[in-house]
Amino acid sequence: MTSYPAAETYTKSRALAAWVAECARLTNPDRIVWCDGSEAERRRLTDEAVAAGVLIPLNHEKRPGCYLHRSNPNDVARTEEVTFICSPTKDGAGVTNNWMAPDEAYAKLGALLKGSMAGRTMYVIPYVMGPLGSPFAKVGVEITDSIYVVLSMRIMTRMGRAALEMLGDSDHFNRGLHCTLDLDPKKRFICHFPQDNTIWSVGSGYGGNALLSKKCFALRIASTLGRKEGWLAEHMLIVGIQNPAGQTRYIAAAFPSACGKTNLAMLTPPAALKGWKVFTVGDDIAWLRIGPDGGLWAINPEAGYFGVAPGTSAKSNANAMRLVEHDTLFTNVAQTPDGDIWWEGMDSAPPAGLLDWQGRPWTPESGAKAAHPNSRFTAPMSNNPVLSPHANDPRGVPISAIVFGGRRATTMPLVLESFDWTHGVFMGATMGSETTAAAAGKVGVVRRDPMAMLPFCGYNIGEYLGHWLELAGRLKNPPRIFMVNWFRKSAEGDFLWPGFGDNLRVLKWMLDRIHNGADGFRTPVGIAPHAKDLDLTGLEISPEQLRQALAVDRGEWRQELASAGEFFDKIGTALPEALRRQHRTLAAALE
Ligand code: GTP
Ligand code: SPV
Ligand code: MN
Repeated sequence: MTSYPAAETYTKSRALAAWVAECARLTNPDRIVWCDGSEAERRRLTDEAVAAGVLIPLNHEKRPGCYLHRSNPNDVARTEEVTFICSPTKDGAGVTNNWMAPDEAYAKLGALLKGSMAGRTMYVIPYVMGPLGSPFAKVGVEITDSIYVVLSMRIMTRMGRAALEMLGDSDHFNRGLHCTLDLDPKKRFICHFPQDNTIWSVGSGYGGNALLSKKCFALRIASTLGRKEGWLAEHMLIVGIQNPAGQTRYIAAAFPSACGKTNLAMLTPPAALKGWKVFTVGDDIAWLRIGPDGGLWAINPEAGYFGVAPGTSAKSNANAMRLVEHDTLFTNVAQTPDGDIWWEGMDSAPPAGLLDWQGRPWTPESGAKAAHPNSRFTAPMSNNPVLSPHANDPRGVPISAIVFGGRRATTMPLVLESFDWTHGVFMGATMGSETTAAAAGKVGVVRRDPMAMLPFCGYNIGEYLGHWLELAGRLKNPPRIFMVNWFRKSAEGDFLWPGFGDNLRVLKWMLDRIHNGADGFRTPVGIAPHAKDLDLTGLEISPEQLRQALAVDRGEWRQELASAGEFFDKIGTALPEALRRQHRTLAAALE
């Protein structure tokens, strides 16, 4: 009989002690390690990970404190087809989620978990989502057999002793049980039990499948808590924009995976927009609540960024390049002979002697990417040179505008403002986007992705949209809602809009609309800027190119609405009538 450390030495929560014991009985680990989040612990676990070949040390003169991790090639992205919402009824999960009956899921995964940690160490990771001391903050505990998960959670969350202190003797915490198993895709399941505040994840060691704080807790489970408690958990960045007069306003923006959140959250203003500054509050997840002033307030529940590497360069995102200079874990990027990292779109020629993301010698003639398209960096937000002074503010930040956006080669203009809250919710609800490498499956296929939450909403999507609509009634001072598309292409296949830092020009128009009565004109589908309404100082873009980027084409929009209508039909009776009405009104306006 294995003897484990007494839980009482670590926690006053009897529920936590009992749950850890229960998980240990099920998985039968050789050892149990309670993580305290200390620097000594980080060093010890890092050394162990290096010795086990889980982490490869990079060149510490060039990149102090940085390591490379290579995933199993069959485990490089979230796997939506084996992600389940195990609510008591199928209707509770709705048409956009996979559903498994809770008993069946517990039995199926329980069988896989039985004895699964024999010969291994079980890590207990207590963590806080949200700034310490914030009324928004929530405690989770992840149990895992993956040292990579432990070291990642340490960057991504406020992990260790602080979480146990916040929990105290309470039984209120998210229970996340994760086991890597043998990475056989047939034994890969990510199951959520909202009624039990519980997540069981087996068979994957990757990102959103395995770091249970992120998509599993902070979005899928938290969205169900938000519905019950009257707030929103959203797949949104939060960015602060300071104007030359020194006033800072905050925008929250929902874009699907790999569609530009991290980049927008830390953009470098164009040199010609003198005096403008940008500060990151969050890059992936926002928890939004109605504040005492009747406005919408947001926190970033995370403490680090799990960002897409390819395409990140000194030109596209200089702040991200500085973010990853030290104390960063890289996953599935290419490695240079001198122990540095490389990826496509880094804006330097690939050095000779490169190893690809699987550790194989690579040359430009190899005919495949050196870095995996979904390769990532995991870096603490404290590394961010433009971190907002309010990133740790317990009250969060007040949101002036909500932005929805997808990756669309056609149809969707650079920017539109909604007519009102309900129309804004309609814009979010009918948003479409081309699929990306962030999830396993085909890339580049347009799918409906309401509020960029299609893979992350933990309950019936119709009720979720209803929750959004209801919020307006309780908001005295609602943010304005916009939509954007940085990814529209010309007939030749080139991006029409330069994107990245120049996106500030679009955000500036939004803030000017809200605070300075900036001009715009009514189209059937929203309010658009004239070219003259955008601050284009110092930007070289031909009037024709800009016209194409901004254009609202009735033919394309009729198709778009038809597709949105099909999606609404799929949701069926759960869809709020107000959104159907919006659809009818817009369809009529386009005739
Ligand atoms: P997740 O972490 O998966 O949620 O992704 P994300 O939404 O944070 O996307 P990210 O900012 O990492 O960008 C994804 C990809 O889109 C990267 O390759 C970027 O270089 C590219 N990208 C980001 N912003 C822009 C833009 O304004 N224009 C263009 N053309 N590409 C962009
Ligand atoms: C996303 O896919 O939206 C991500 C990466 O942010 S993951 O953590 O894998 O979900
Ligand atoms: Mn994301």
